Amino acid sequence: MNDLLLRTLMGEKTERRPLWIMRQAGRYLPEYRELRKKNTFEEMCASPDLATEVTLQPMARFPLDAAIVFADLMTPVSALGVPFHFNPGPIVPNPLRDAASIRNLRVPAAEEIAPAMYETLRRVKKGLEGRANLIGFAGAPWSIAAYLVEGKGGKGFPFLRALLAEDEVLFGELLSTLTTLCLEFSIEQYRSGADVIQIFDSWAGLLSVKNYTDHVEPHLIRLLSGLREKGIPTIYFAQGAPHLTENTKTLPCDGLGLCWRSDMAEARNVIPNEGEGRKTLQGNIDPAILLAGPEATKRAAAELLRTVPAHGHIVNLGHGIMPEVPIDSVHALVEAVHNEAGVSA
Ligand code: 1CP
Repeated sequence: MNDLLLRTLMGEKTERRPLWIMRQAGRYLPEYRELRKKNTFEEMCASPDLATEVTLQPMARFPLDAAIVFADLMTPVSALGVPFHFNPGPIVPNPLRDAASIRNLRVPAAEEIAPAMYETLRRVKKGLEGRANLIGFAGAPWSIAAYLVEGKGGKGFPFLRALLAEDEVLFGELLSTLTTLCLEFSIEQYRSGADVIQIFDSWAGLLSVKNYTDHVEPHLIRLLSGLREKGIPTIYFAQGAPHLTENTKTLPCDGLGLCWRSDMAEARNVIPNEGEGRKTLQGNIDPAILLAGPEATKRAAAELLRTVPAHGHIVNLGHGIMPEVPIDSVHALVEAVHNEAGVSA
């Protein structure tokens, strides 16, 4: 039984640091690309057979300490009845920018939000046979709102930021609906076998400290404390957001994922590793370093392990692995983590 990730997340000292990789199931793997030739991304998410296979692909290649269920940030949005497709990222042809479209959204019962994903979790849990922990996930309300309001990814999401400036009340209603959706959806993933829920706030970096504090953080507190009340372990990952550490360090989660811009050792100095409010830190090798090959990856991993205390640290990249990364870089990262001397030794 390997529950290194879960134990590290809950503050235990473990024999070595756990490792998993954001977006570990995906396009850098030839076996993923092979399967993807024959199926669309939507078909792969909707089929528990295919999604289970893809979730387990990186686990067959590398001795990672967690699997993350194959799905997308937009998966629960289908249940809201908002049409979207992928090319390659999410596209919402009719973005939500007026009161009627936002106020008409209804959150269905938890079991109805993403039945195929729940089934995938049950199958992956069996398939893992205790070899690794299983991570379920949801996009944070702000980062789901980003696609719903903008209609597509990238370029700073100006329509999203404009909606917040134009109508704080309406913006708050949208985030509140998405928070309920994420909470119900995450609880059901836990019931379906996820050991941990990671909340991806991929676009948190677009927010000023004031807007995050006033308009986003209260919803995250409701989401994370709702999960904590149910005894569900959580990791919150904020992308591009070192300026928000003063806020994120007090969120009611067990782990905080840092993006590659943050100084992890410095963060460890200001975020407690023991007692009330303690947090495990996750991350944060720059994903671009893996493009530079195994030697550069090995150097970056060694530097991270040298500067960040092992206790309370889950090794990961500081954002998702890129499709162009050579497999040997991933092997180098795994080796570096596995070859480190014992944490409690
Ligand atoms: O064409 C293809 O094969 C699809 C590419 C792809 C993949 C493999 C997309 C479209 N999503 C995914 C899988 C995915 N998405 C996972 C899988 C589990 C894993 O191995 O980690 C996860 C957790 C996500 C979550 C996700 N989707 C996020 C949050 C994480 C992050 O990277 O910040 C975001 C921002 C998305 C949106 C999205 N979906 C797909 C793409 C290419 C993107 C990002 C680019 C964009 O906004 O246009």
